[in-house]
Amino acid sequence: MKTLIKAKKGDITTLEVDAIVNAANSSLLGGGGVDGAIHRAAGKELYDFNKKLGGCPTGEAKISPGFKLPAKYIIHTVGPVWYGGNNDEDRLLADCYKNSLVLAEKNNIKSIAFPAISTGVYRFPPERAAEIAVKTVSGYLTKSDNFTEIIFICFDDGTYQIYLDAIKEI
Ligand code: AR6
Repeated sequence: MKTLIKAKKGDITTLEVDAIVNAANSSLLGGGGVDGAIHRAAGKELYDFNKKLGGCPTGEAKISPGFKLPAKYIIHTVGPVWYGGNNDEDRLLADCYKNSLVLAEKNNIKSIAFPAISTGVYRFPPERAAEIAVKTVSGYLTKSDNFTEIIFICFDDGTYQIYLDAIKEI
């Protein structure tokens, strides 16, 4: 189970997996950070498709095709903004990972890559976020044998090291 979980350094838009996860905002219509990169790489069809999805509440997830991406699907989830930790941020972040996996499984997605949701513009402390990400995913895998590969894609060395440490703990 643990061998399915990997940390990798790189750009999520280049990955050849069944699905990549987007750290979106509740409009699902694009923004900065990883969301902006995914919308640019997928093309305008993504914006047009997502307009019909009607947004997404924090902690939940919606799916679109990957359009111009190598990935077949994009799972859009909305992470919590960090307000100090007393606003249900931990649970909402765990929900993003869990609901993304549930939606992936429903769509027969076997390989999936997650960015470090909420740790950029939304300011979630990165170590705490990585611990929640890794624990939620590994907990899910104890109940499901659907997945063949789960990648935590890290955009910088600092995030990569944090994930290597978090994966060691499971
Ligand atoms: N591949 C992988 N990871 C990336 C990439 C990439 N191409 N680009 C950035 N990251 P952020 P959030 C990392 O800010 O905190 C947007 O405007 C980045 O280094 O993208 O959930 C949305 O529209 C960081 O580690 O997402 C929302 O309004 C991680 O992705 C808001 O930002 C997440 O940083 C969401 O904020």
